[in-house]
Amino acid sequence: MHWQHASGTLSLDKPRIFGIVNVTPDSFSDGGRLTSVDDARRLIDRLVAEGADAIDVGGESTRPQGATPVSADEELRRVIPVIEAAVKDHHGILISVDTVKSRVAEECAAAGASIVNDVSAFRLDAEMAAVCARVRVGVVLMHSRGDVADMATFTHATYGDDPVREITDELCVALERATAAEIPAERVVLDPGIGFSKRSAQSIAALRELDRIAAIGRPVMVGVSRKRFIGELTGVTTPADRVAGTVGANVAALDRGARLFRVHDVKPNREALDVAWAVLDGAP
Ligand code: HH2
Repeated sequence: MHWQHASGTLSLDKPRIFGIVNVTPDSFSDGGRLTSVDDARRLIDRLVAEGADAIDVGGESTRPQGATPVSADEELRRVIPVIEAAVKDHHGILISVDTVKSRVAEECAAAGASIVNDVSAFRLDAEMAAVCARVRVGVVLMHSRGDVADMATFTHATYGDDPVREITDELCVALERATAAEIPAERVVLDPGIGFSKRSAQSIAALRELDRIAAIGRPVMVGVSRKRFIGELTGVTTPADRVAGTVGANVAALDRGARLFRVHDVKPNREALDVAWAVLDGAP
C-alpha cells in the first residue's frame, strides 16, 4: 500500500513513524517544552536521528482538560518558523501539519508541509477539503466529535453497543467529504482518534477492532502516545513515563492493521515496531 502526498509517495510496506513536535504552551504531555525555534530544531534533529519517517508539527492543543482554541495568526506564528527550519535543516524531510484550519494548512503547504493532519476530519472548516485538494497534500482524517475545546473530553463520548461501528461510519463520511472535494482516495489516511470523544474502553475497543477500520480500504494511523487509557491501564500518572505502555499499544495496533504511528518517543517505538514487523510479516 502507498500514500500519496504533496512531494511524492510514502510506501507503507513497513511501519511508518511520525514524530510529534508540539509548538504549544498547553499540550497534555509536553506542553510548553518548546519555547524557541532552536528548541524545536533540536527536537526535530533527535526525532530524525532516532528514525522518524516524518514529523507532525502542531500549534494548537486539543488537550483532554479542555483546550483553548487559538487564532489562525497565532497558530501560523508558532508553526511556520518550525516548518521552515525543518526544511532547511533536513533536506527532503516529510512534514505534516496538525491543524483544523484551512488557512494554516494552505500556508504550511507553501512553507513545505506535504501532509495535513486534521483531527476534525474536515468537519470544522468548510474550506479545508477544497484547500487540501488544491495544494495536493496527503491528508490524515481523524475521528473526533465536537470542536477543538471539547473533542478530547467525554462530552461527545456517547455511543451505543457498537462504538467501533459508529467510528467506522463517521470515518466513511469523512472519506466521502474528501472524495466530494476531489481528493483522490490515494491521498487519504484514516485514524480512529484514540482518546478523542472516547472513554478508555472505547479507545481500547477501537484498537482491538482496528481491522474493521482498515477494511474501509485506506491506510490507518494511530496516535496512542502517552495517552490517558495507557495511564489507566498501567497506573503511570506522568504522561512522559508512559513509554512502555505506548509501545505495547502500538505493537498491538500494528498487528491489527495500523501502518502509521504518531509518537513522542521515536526510538523505542522504532525498535519495537521494526522487530514486531519482522516477526509478523517475516521480512526484516
Ligand atoms: N492526537 C493528538 C493530536 N493530534 N493526530 C492524529 N492523527 N491522531 C491522534 O491520535 C492525535 C493527533 C493529541 O495528542 P498530542 O499532540 O500529544 O497533545 P495535544 O493535543 O494536547 O497537543
